[in-house]
Amino acid sequence: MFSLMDGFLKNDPISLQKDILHHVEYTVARSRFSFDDFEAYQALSHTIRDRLIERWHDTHIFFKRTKPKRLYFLSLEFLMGRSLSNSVINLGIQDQCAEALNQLGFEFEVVAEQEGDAALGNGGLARFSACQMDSLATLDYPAWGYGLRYEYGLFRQIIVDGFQHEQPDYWLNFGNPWEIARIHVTYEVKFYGTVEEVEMNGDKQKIWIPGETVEAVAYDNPIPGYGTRNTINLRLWAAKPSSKFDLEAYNTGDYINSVVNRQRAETISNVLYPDDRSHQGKELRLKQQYFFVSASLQDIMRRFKEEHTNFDELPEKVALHLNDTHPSLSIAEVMRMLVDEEHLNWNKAWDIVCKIFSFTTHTMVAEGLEKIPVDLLGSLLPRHLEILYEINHHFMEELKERIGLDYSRLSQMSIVEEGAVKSIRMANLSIVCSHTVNGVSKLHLETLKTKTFKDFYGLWPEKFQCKTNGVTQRRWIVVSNPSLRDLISKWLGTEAWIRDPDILSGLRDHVDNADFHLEWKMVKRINKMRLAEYIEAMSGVKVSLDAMFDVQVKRIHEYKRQLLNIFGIIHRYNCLKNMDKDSRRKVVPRVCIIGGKAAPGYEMAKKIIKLCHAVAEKINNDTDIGDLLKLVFIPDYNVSVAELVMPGADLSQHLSTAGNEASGTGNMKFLMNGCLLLATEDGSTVEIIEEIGADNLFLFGAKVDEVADLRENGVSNLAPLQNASPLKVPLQFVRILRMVRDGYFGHKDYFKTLCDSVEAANDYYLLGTDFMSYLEAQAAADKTFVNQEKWTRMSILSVAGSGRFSSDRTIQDYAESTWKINPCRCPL
Ligand code: 26M
Repeated sequence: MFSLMDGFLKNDPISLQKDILHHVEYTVARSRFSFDDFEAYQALSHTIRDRLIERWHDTHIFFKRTKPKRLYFLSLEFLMGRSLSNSVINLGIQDQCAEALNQLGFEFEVVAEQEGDAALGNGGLARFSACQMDSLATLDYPAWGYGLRYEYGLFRQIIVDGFQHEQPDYWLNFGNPWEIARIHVTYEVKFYGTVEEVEMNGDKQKIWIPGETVEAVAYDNPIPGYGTRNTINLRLWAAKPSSKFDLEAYNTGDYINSVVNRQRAETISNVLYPDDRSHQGKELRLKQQYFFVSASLQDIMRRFKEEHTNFDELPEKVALHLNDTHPSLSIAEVMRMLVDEEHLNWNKAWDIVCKIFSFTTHTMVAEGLEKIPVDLLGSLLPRHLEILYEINHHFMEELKERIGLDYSRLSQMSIVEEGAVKSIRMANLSIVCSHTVNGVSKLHLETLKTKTFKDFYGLWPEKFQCKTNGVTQRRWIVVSNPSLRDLISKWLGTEAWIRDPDILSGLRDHVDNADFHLEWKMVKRINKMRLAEYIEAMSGVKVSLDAMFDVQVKRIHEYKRQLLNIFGIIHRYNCLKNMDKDSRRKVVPRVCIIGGKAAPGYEMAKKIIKLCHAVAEKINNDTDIGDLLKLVFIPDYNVSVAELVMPGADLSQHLSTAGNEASGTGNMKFLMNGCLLLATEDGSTVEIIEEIGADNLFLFGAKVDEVADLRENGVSNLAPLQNASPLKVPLQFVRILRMVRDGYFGHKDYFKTLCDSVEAANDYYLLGTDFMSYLEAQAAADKTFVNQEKWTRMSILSVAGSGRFSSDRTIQDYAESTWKINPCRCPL
């Protein structure tokens, strides 16, 4: 007799091979006797996808049966990167897959590299979302992620003559085996129109008569946990023209226009906005946000109503998490659904809403907070604007009772900002209605409490919580650094650290073992070799493996101070030029690696990229310098490039002016890969210091509480930044600035505004003020590198202390103290 268990796909190499060949023939439609690496990738991916679907089904049946409280993680951005390696590792079938491919004449690593990145996000926030999904699945939490299925992800960066150019990332071009199109899971999303008041059972009731309808279609992306059968879902929405709309158009006989309008509907989910700071009040962006919010909440409410009849149960069954303010229209939307559609009274609905939302902010500075012009909102979502006004009205009344008629404070805390452009402050809205407001590091939370949201903290101190970010060791060690994975497991005698990262601290027991040191250095060398090959292929620059690989990779921003790095490199170059042969022999050779994208409209960031290339051109072609100093810019930095760069780095730089980086997560990834940090005491670095000790990294620069004063006065007894400037900076710094200004690296006119941004803005980011301290930290790194035993010790202690920076810790903390959800482990 047939048993249900017979349906399970088998994971031995022979069964996998059979399935791969099946997909070669019937999915990829190639001959099983002749297919290439890319086709092998497609066939293997479909083989894995089948297995993911099985687990996904089991997980959902189990969740449906046990009806736990569910978390819905709402984010406009997810930077997933590649899926193949991550999936086979989390499914625990890496060796079997490698063997299956081998017997077919393919190599797993080569096949895995055929995959392009899913880059549906900008930077830190988006990659952090992806890490959190991995941890939610691994820790068996009953969670769903919701996002948008952009057809164009983050632009591809190409460099022409040292300038950044953006090219569209049409990532779906070659198909996407990791998604399942749910063509029957669709919802109508409405826009524009008017609000009317009608009588209903003697009550006045508002109804929204929309002017445009678009359909949202679900695409499901299974997220497998590691060491568990649990496989959760990331549901991404794509916009499609509504079929209803068609009928109207046909009736009026305007066929051509109806087709053109269909096209327009699809543009909503077309493209990801490439800025990771500015909020420009663009209608399309607002449409994306509401499209996402409306589809997700209809889906969530439908699922809730299938299992429950009473909305009082909502807070016990549903947690909605706002990943920054981008999805915060959800608040108005849930109110609209409960009041207008389910006919709950306002107070009852508000009471429910305040129990289901939690909110994490990822920004440090108040100028970075999202505001939506009232005119724009009122035309696109007229009913939501009314609801927002009403929420604000109730809030203001409550506030007056608590603080009295302090109009300055009332207006600062108001959800509505009066002024030249009347706007809705999405952060204020999110704080007012969330039960928890999370900062992404201790230092960030402190700033939120004492500056950005000081008044709100005074009102609701218990809402504010610290949830320091983390990254998943599955991707950032196991997938990206297999040699290190094996070494760690060998010396710990277990692989348990992959699910329980605190175990990594056991490496401390071997920190003085000479054999361990030898193997540790060997692993780094292998990874440096891979990176060196990549650098040569990308930039044509040959680099020496004996040099210190010094890396700064992240989005390009003035506050992240890539300029400080470049100025430091110019300084190093100047020193080398002035040295005699004997002194040069003592110099530690360096390969400086910089990578990152600039938002297309961010002029200063683009100039920093050009300066990096101009300086590289000069240095790399100076035969005097040779291997002592190289500078390379790695183009198109993304998740898969990061996977290659982080394991191969000796030193990594995190240079943000203290008080600007909310957390930072790159520092954690480098830490996990045994790379030493050279950093300011900003964001989560402060907690890394707590964990590994200040003598295991190279610290420099002003501390957060010194910044304000330094901005005013600079360092005394130094040279003025410019004639008549009160700001004092080191002479070396003034000279380097002059070199750039005077055209030593060419492009004199182009770099003028870049130099002005330092001088005329009175060195807002404190490049000059921190310069000497930066050079000292660099010198300390050089000195330590000569002592390889000390360096290796520090490197081991970095990895040993990285357990606390696993997103598993972050997620467990959120689950227990914010979302109040419990693990729900699907039986094997
Ligand atoms: C908003 C509106 C319109 C278009 C784009 C945006 C937008 C998109 C992304 C705004 C901000 C975005 O991301 C901010 C971000 O990535 N912040 C980083 O978050 C990380 C995770 O918490 C932190 O580690 C970083 O310190 C923080 O800069």
